[in-house]
Amino acid sequence: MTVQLGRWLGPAFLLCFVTGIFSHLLQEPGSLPLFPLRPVWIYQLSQGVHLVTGIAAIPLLLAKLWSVYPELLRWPPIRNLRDVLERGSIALFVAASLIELTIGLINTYKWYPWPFPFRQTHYWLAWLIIGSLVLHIAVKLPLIARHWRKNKALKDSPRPVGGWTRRGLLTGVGLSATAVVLSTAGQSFSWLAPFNIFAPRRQNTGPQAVPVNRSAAEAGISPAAVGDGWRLRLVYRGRSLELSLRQLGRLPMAEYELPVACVEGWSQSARWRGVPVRDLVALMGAPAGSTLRITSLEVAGNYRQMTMPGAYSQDEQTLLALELNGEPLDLDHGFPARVMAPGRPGVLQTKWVSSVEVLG
Ligand SMILES: Nc1nc2c(c(=O)[nH]1)N[C@H]1C(S)=C(S)[C@@H](COP(=O)(O)O)O[C@H]1N2
Ligand SMILES: [Mo]
Repeated sequence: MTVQLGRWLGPAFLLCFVTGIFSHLLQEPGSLPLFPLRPVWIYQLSQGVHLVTGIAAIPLLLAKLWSVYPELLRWPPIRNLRDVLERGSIALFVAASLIELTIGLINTYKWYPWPFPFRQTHYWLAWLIIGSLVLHIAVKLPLIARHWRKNKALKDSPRPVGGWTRRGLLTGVGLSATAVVLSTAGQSFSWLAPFNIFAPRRQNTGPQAVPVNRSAAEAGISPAAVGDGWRLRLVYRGRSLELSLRQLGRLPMAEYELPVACVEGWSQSARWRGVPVRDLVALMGAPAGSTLRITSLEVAGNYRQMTMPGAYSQDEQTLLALELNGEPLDLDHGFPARVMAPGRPGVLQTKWVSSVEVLG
């Protein structure tokens, strides 16, 4: 049974790991030689899979621990060198996994009760988990191989585990994993939205039917700062150019269906209309494909400034958006102007933009 649970848990952890690394690298400027721009929902899908596999892993991991816990409490804990490897890797794996899944889950509820930077911690724990998992699988390979050879006696043995039959327990665990996934995945996959019971965000809610991650009030954006005096500052080689909202609105606009895909799992597609960022780059006289630094009116906060690699700044679908679903942006969605680029994590879709600088 432990092997069977491992067969479910292995792919869940692997998918969660790969999508997590992808998400992390997308948020590190200069980390990727190539940024995937299409399909525009590539990050929405990848982060949806990250959340689904991470959430499914919680009941699977707990069941696996429960299926082996008499072994874990064995005395003496270490008898030989193999034990050191085996038990050491398991201790590391279990501790790191429990912390990883717990902080990941808590993070989706927008609660950050820890003093450490979440993304970096989550990233390094992931490597620790995958490393100890590889070691664990290597040590257990003989046992796993024996099971894979479909030893009938081993597989069909009706020996109950803690009063449960193997089949009963596996069905229960499978159903629990399915239930937690079904009741939360609706925050990222619209066809599951009706079953979204436990996920913190709901699709099609919020101003203009799109959820808000951080409101203008939370970000300390005063209505005065986005009033008639607001100007977009464009900076290239020490020269700057200022555009009012009215002037910006007279530039040619484009409209695309693009998702906001939050790293915390929820996502929502909508129609965004605005000035292509590459037109702003051209307006400054800067070369196409320049790296940009985009700054928000927000005074403090992790998402005040964002670096945009050239791959995005020259893409036709990267917008300085002024409208959402056919109306001017709501203040909470980043009025007067916000960035919307294809395939990027929500944290990089900067709201309440005040300046665009060419870095090089
Ligand atoms: N200036 C600024 N932009 C920001 C944020 C922020 O806190 N400040 N939050 C980001 C995050 S985490 C997400 S998921 C998206 C959400 O966009 P929405 O609130 O319009 O749905 O905005 C991004 N842009
Ligand atoms: Mo987000």
